[in-house]
Amino acid sequence: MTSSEPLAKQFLGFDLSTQQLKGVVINEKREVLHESHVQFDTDLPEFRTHNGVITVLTKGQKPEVSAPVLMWVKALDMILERLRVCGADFSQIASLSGSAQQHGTVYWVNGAEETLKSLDEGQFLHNQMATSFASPTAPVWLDSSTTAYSQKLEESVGGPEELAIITGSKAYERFSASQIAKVASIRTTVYNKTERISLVSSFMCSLFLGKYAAIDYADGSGMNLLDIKSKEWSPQLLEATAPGLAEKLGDPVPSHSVLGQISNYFVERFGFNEECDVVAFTGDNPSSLAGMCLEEGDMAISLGTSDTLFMWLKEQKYLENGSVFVNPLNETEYMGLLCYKNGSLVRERIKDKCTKSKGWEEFGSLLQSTPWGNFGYMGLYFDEEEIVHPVQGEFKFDQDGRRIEKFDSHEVEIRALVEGQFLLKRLHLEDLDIPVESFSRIVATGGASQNQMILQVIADVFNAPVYTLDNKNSALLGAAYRALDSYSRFAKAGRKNENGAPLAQGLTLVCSPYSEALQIYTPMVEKCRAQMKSILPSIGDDEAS
Ligand code: ADP
Ligand code: XUL
Repeated sequence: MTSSEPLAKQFLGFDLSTQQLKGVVINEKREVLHESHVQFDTDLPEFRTHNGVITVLTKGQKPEVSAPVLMWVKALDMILERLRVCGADFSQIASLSGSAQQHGTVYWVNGAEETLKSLDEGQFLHNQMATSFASPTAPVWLDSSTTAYSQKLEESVGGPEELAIITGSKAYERFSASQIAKVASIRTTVYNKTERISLVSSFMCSLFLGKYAAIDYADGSGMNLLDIKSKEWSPQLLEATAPGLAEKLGDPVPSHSVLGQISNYFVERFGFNEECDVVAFTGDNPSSLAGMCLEEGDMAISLGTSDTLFMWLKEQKYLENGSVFVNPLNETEYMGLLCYKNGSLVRERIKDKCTKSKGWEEFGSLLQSTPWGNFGYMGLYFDEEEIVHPVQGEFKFDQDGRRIEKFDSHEVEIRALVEGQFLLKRLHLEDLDIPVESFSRIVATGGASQNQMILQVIADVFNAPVYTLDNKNSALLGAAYRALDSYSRFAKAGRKNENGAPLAQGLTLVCSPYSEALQIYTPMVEKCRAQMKSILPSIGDDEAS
């Protein structure tokens, strides 16, 4: 929506996600004025990424997944140009913030902060930052090559539950502590010449600030290093991770913190106002929570590269296979999250295999042409080793729950995949004592939330109405909302709900569950449980970890 009379103050948000960098400008009424994006694979082909990342396969080892840091820097040069071309006037920006894929770590080389402080406005950022990183690549959330380091971290505090009590999560391979421990252990030269480690969010923020930006509490919760009650790094975990880590991380700050004003580089090169505030950047999931304006009883489903489920938590809760983060909008409360690697990219692969057009429309029509429950056929697809359970492969089952090689038709395969993806999520929620009755609506976001047929399956499997935001990019919007909210924190401007979250913008009801959905899908959850047990026999055993 474009306002015919733009208000004087505008707010800028960025989202550096797995596959692209997005930017948005909003006004004080939270209306979107300008929006643009840079797609890494196609706009920056020289970095040779596939879906935004580089995967290195070594025989006998889990793949290592990383992203080129300079690609992200170059994407920033480009997005500002694109926003300017589509009409953004940066002199009107009062405050900016951002969000980024979580857990990834950037290693700044000794002396890099000096470069940040003395950027030449006549040159591109990426040319000036070319030698600023001790490692040219950043390990990202898709990496799970750090199992040994995760185990050591848990042992250092007495086990997974003990670690989750301190940090909100058991040790996950993709979380920053295990990633940093691996770098410190096998790439010691890189670690030793690193003066600062940023998360992807605080890295992007540092570029705007012209000095190292602090890590915020919410994204910091995705590191297995932050004590989420005291909001300080846990000395025990710092020590168990790598030597001298505290000084490489800097102190964490509340997510709403204004960290300073925009660096002179952007004032001179892009015409920003020198008083433009830079608000701490955060993770994409916390940012989505801010952008979606969740209320009590809402379950959010983000269908980006990863599928994630998240919810506002009043108190810290132990989520065995999930994570608890400090809430980005209220640092005395929390948010819960379950993350699945096998989301959009698996749907994309099956779409390409099962449709003639390789298009989402045909995928949706084929999905719609099959009945709820799919005649009893089910599929569980894990192209990547899944986070919640260590399982990889393609598992197809017939009406009697027997493994089969292939389905009879493309439409049955499509429904088997989509139903399987969401039945598994419902199963995991129920195992965490979060039954479908405990939430009254689902708010969907991310790329695949444009697909009404997928949303209908979600409504049916969870037996709840599904809403979407008019703007599907909730992490991006959340970044702009947080810029606005931090700016107006003391002026009390902006409308809030009782959680302290901004009021929802344009939530639309897209699908409601069919009346018999519960009868059909509740037994299928149990079938899904049995099938998972046949794939991974330890699931469901009392002693299973
Ligand atoms: P991220 O923020 O993780 O980079 P997005 O939220 O932008 O990702 O979502 C990108 C994904 O959305 C793509 O991988 C694509 O598979 C999926 N997607 C885009 N359009 C559709 C659609 N109409 N139906 C289903 N999935 C879609
Ligand atoms: C969350 C997670 C992903 C990334 C990328 O724990 O790993 O959702 O944030 O979006």
